[in-house]
Amino acid sequence: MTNKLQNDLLIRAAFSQQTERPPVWMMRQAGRFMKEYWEIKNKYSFLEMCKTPEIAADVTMLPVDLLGVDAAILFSDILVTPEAMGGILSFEDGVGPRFANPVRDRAGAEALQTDVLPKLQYVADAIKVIQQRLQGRIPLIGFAGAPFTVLSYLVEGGSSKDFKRTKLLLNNEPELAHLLLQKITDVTIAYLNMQIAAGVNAVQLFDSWAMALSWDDYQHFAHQYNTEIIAKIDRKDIPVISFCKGSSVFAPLMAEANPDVVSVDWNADLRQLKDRLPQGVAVQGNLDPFVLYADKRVIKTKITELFERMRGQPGFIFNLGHGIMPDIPFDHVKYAVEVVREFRY
Ligand code: 1CP
Repeated sequence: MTNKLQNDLLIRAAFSQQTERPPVWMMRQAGRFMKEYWEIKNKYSFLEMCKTPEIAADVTMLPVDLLGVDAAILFSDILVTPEAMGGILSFEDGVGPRFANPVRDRAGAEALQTDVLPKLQYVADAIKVIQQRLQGRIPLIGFAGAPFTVLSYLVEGGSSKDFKRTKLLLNNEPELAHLLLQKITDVTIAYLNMQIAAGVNAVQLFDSWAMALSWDDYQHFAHQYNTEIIAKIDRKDIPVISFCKGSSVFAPLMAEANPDVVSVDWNADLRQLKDRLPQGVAVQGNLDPFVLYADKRVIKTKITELFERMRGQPGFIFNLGHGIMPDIPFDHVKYAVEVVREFRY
């Protein structure tokens, strides 16, 4: 698949090969900041969009056609795996994700199923439709949530500001936490391998809320499982990108888990961070997404500063430190992509 890509900048940068400019894509590029997204979203629920391959493909293609990014990312969500395991999931406007049956005890943990690939077949189907549409123009990134982040939604029953119940579980009932994390890990490995078999060209593991953890807890409850997932992915020529909020602190541990790329939040000096990682580990990031609210001249200056810092470094993918916010003006996002595309090392 990969060697047939017309634009393989992302793959080459992920494998720390020289590129003529950094590749660009943005987390949450297929989302609410686009009026074309709303035209679809107004007709279907979010889960209907995820579960209907033609619609998931339509949304995946929006930023490809409208922004000119160097990679597409599958339109789906990290919470489709816990849903398949038995979580009763809904997405309400203005509220975000909700599990009606949060997992808080051993019976709840034991009830979760792990043999769930048949229920996720719609994702494999969507990948095939997207690849037909992409025709090898750019790579398609598949993804999954990392076990700790997925666990937090199952335990809290939705989004959380402080992860109080999750941390209570880790502290008071670590064996139960490990039982849950291992079940999520097993599903995640099978799920990412299903995506690879269906044709994705790269995969990203999202540990969005790892920054809530102490160094020791990150090792016990996140790193160990992320390492197992990365070791058991059928990688072939598929680069693996590891993302977390908190990477400014955890990057050295993230690199130990052996991904091809560490995706970095905006707190870190990307060059200094990269210099501390082992040779051959690429970095992705790390513009503060709030910069995209600012005037275009500021957007250009901040991107140029980042590129000057990374000049001469093979193994750099431009992205944001976290996802695009829904109210960022579309033309600012488009402009940022243009600035990257015009840059030459
Ligand atoms: O109402 C709507 O329009 C739905 C909004 C939406 C969208 C567009 C959600 C609900 N998820 C998504 C798509 C999505 N989610 C993608 C698609 C590809 C892309 O364009 O990037 C991806 C990769 C995700 C992954 C995801 N979902 C993460 C990890 C990435 C990150 O931002 O940290 C997380 C944490 C979620 C959970 C989630 N999904 C949606 C919401 C509102 C949330 C909650 C976020 C929170 O708890 O604050």
